[in-house]
Amino acid sequence: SGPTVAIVGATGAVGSVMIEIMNARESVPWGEIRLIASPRSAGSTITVRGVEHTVVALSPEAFDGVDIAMFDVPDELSAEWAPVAVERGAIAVDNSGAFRMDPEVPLVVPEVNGSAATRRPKGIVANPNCTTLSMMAALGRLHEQFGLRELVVSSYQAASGSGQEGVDRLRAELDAVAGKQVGERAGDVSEAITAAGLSEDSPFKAPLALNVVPWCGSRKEDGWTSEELKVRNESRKILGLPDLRVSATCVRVPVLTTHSLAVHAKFEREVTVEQARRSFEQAPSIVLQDDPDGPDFPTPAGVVGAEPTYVGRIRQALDFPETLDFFVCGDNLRKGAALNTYEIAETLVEAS
Ligand code: 2RA
Repeated sequence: SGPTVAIVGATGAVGSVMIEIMNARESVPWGEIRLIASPRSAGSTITVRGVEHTVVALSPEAFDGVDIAMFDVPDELSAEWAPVAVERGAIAVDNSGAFRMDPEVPLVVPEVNGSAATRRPKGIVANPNCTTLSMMAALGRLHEQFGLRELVVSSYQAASGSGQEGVDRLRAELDAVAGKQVGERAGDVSEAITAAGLSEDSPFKAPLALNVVPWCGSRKEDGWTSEELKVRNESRKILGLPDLRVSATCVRVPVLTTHSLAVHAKFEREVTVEQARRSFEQAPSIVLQDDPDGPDFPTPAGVVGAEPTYVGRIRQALDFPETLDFFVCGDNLRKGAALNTYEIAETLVEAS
């Protein structure tokens, strides 16, 4: 029978989407599917592809016999346990930030640099951050044909990028402002949130309901956030362009799931809107939704739950030669996390 795959963090937000993805697949190459989670969740049962599985506790022995271990857990758990899985004979596909910039760990988006997964001296393959991933299918495609030179990006990131805590907070804030005459005076949204008894300890640095928050991730040097540096560093690594000029501003918006990005990309060669459209139309993992006459374009509310990346609003930048502007939306829990991790695992099976 086929290889044994493990989902580490099977009961978490991304692990649960991973199971949905597996359930939706017409066929899977796996012999055994093993679900691994914290000792707290061990013993619970989850049905995968019609078969009830008992969740086992994370331990070195849990990896015995595993060929591919997909990790959907926080950075510190991946840092500790991915090497353990490798020691026990598995390839670790890691969705955390623990290994992404390690030069001995490939950072893979299968349709862009899938072959990089075969060179993995540490036995670990990393999955990019969801913000980078949301634009990578589109950018990889254009880079292959027109040669990417510069990238200026603004993100519109969903609350679920901050985990279940982010989702719960946004829902609670929306309840707190619903039906109220707020958003008309500075500070009244905050007051409504406080009056509803919500804690000041929010995953967001400002109210997210009826607002946008230009801060995602943690503080880094010179005013940048971790999220903005990830967009720069990971784009360079995935595309194999170590000197790519990148500038990003990452913004949290009151959307539950699906990240969007406004992309301004400059290429070596001239690229027309028609050429870009044709290129996107031929890409299996991209849906072109771009009709200025409709008008028709992607939005997070229309894309959430979908596997492909949606691209629209493609324009030739009026004052910048060889430059396109476009808008992408991608479900941050699917292509942005669970789906790409799963596709890496599928790529590894195909290559074996
Ligand atoms: C966020 N990209 O949206 C992060 C999650 N990894 O906050």
